[in-house]
Amino acid sequence: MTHAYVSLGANIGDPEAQLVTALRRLDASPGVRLVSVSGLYRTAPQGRTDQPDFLNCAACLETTLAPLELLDLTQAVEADLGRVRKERWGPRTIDIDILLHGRIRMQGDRLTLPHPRMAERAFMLVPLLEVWQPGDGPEGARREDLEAMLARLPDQGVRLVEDRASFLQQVKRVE
Ligand code: A4P
Ligand code: MG
Repeated sequence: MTHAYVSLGANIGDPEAQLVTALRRLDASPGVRLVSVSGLYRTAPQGRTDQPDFLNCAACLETTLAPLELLDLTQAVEADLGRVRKERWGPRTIDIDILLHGRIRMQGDRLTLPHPRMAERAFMLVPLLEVWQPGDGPEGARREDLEAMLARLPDQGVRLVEDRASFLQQVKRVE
């Protein structure tokens, strides 16, 4: 059993509902259990800035899936939610990136771990710090290493809009 950490983001349609649905799908998937979620953050767009603010969060998953199997799953969830949205709001509702998978370091055609742009992105690091557990990440990564990455970044406009307890309650609510 391994801890994997995912970063989720959405900025069109109903971003909060998309994030909640994606987290529920991951939790309901064989070989995956949702251990914890971060709070929900409103974040200024990075990269292409001429787009709406994002909602971002991170989650810790307990999983028996190998990294590429987990990527297959996250991409299936993305495709599934994207299809729903395509008809109503355009091409993209959700992005799910894998930040860490246990202590694995890898660089492949489909998957690089840790996530190659994690150190540049406060919208990934701030939520990750809320759910990260000691021992996870390559070469005995320490909390201070993640905090140091974050400290090197300028203010990227990452604002908490819902704390982790109430966001988790939403995710776990039976509909
Ligand atoms: N891939 C390689 N490593 C990984 C990994 N660790 N996790 C490959 C997930 N995927 C990984 O991703 C492109 C390819 O990366 C995949 O086919 C996979 O094999 P994608 O999700 O299909 O495409 P994308 O999302 O357009 O690319 P990417 O690089 O994930 O986009 P970005 O750079 O993440 O841009 N600003 C804020 N505030 N919040 C956001 O969430 N997101 C983006 C998305 C831009 N700006 C943002 C946010
Ligand atoms: Mg992505």
